[in-house]
Formats: sequence, C-alpha cells, structure tokens
Amino acid sequence: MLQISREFMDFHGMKVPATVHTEESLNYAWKEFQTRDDDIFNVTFPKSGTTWVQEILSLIYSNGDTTSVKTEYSWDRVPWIEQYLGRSRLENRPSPRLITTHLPVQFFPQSFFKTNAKIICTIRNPKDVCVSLYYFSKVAQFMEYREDFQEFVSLFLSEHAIFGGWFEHVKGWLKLKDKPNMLFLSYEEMLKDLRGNVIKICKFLGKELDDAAIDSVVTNSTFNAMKGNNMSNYSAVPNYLFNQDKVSFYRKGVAGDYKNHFTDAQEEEFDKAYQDFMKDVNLTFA
Ligand code: PPS
Repeated sequence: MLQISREFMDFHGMKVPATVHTEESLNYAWKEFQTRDDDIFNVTFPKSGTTWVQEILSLIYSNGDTTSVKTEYSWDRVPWIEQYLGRSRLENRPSPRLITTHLPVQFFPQSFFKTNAKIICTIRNPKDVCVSLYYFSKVAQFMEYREDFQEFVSLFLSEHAIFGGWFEHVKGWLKLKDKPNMLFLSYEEMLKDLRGNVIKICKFLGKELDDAAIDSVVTNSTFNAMKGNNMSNYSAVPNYLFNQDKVSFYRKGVAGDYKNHFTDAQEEEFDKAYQDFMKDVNLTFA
C-alpha cells in the first residue's frame, strides 16, 4: 500500500506531491524517457482539463469506440509520465502512446525536442484552477491542504505552488506556441464548443473520424458522461487516497466559479499577481 502523506518533495526547486512522485520517476521523465515520433502528450497545469483531454484522446484513438473508456482506467490509458508508475506504464507500450504530464517545460522529456511527437496543452482561467485545486486538496489526501481559502490563494500565487506554479508553467509552455507540433486548447472554449474542439484535435493529430465517431467522442466526453464513467471518475480509488465523500473529483465543471469564492480583495490580489507575472504574455480571461 502507498504511504500517503501531504508532504511535498523538492525537485530542483519544483514542488510536487511526495506520495506519487520520486526523484527517480521525475528524472526518468526528464532525462531517460525516449520520446517516439508518434507519441502524443497531454500537457496541463493541474485542474485545467487533464482528465477531459485524456478521455477525448482515448476516444479519438479508438475511432469513437467506447470499449477502452468503459474498461480501462483513464490513468492507465493516458498515464502520467512523471509519477512513480510512469516508467512501467509507458516503457513497453505499443505506439501511439498517449501520455499525460503536469511537468513544466524545463522538466519535460528532453528527448521530445529531437522528435516530431505532438503536444496538446490545455489552459484554464487560473482563478478557476485555484478554486478547483482548493477542493481537490480536500479530495486527494496527498495534496498540500489549507482549510482557509485566503491561505490557499496566497500559496497558489507564491513560489511554493506545485509544479512551479501556474504562471511560470503557462508562460513556459506558451513560449513554444508557434511550433507546428503544439496545439493549445482553452478549457473555456471547450465548454463553449466541445465538438469544434474535438474536430480541431483530430485535424492536429491527422485523425480522420467520420461524423458518427466524432459524435461518440463528444457524447462520451461531456462532464456528465465522464462523471458517470467509473473508469474515469476515480470512484475505484480507495478513500484513504481520494476521499470523494464530501467533494467529487467532478465538482462543477464550469467556467467562472471563482466568482462564488473570491472576495473583491482576493480578486485584486490575484489580478495584481497576474499583471506582474503575465505582463509580457498575450493571454487574458473573462
Ligand atoms: S487533475 O487532477 O489535474 O487531473 O484535474 P483535471 O482533470 O485537470 O481538472 C479537473 C477539473 O476539470 C473538470 N472536468 C470537466 N469540466 C468540463 N467537462 C468535462 N468533461 C470535465 N472533466 C473534468 C472537473 O470537474 C474539475 O473542475 P472543477 O472546477 O473542480 O469542477
């Protein structure tokens, strides 16, 4: 059984939950992993649409057939490369491998940059990411936890935030935005037009799905479909690791929930940090 704790490990200045990461697993992802030309990476800062894109990719690569999403866990279908099971889940997997990561670009597999592998990077309004992460830290017993939301906001904005913090993470990835093997998605745009975004992903991946297959991808990757799918809703994970008694992993799945959580003062603090960190980046949120 895993030793669960809310402790963090420091990997070259990046904080990550110690329960699911090791020095070895992070070094494997960064330095040892051999990227293949047909690897597809699902890159996110946590709580930005990771699971959603895992489901969409699984369904696209099965041409809309739901067998894999109904029989295999999402974390097996599209595993995290940096977590302690990354090596065993990915090393001998047949191509094309669908791979998830929360790594910032500076710790991303170095071998990637010599290949034609593709990255899909999904970005979400950081205020909603912060709220989602606050609730997730109640669910996931390996996350750093602050009951007080103000304390949580301050942590989120600080250099002690996980995976290098949202600002550095997103800024780092956006530097690669003109590369032809990168596709950026917006969580908010996906909410507005899921079908359009599925088609965009298919085009980027060179996958030709007919209308019925596209319909199946869309129908099976809505919030309610995924919340009801025991292979993707983490209901199989024991309570000592993921406690969903009070808060569900699939909490709300909307844009703008931060408005129900932030006080005017917290929004001001957040906006100020955003302006400071992101002044040289062309990225805004409603
Ligand atoms: S994690 O832990 O990093 O893998 O989490 P991640 O999957 O990135 O983010 C979880 C949030 O995404 C919401 N979600 C969805 N929203 C809309 N549609 C679909 N299909 C969907 N699937 C997951 C999920 O509800 C979490 O957001 P919040 O705001 O907490 O509800």
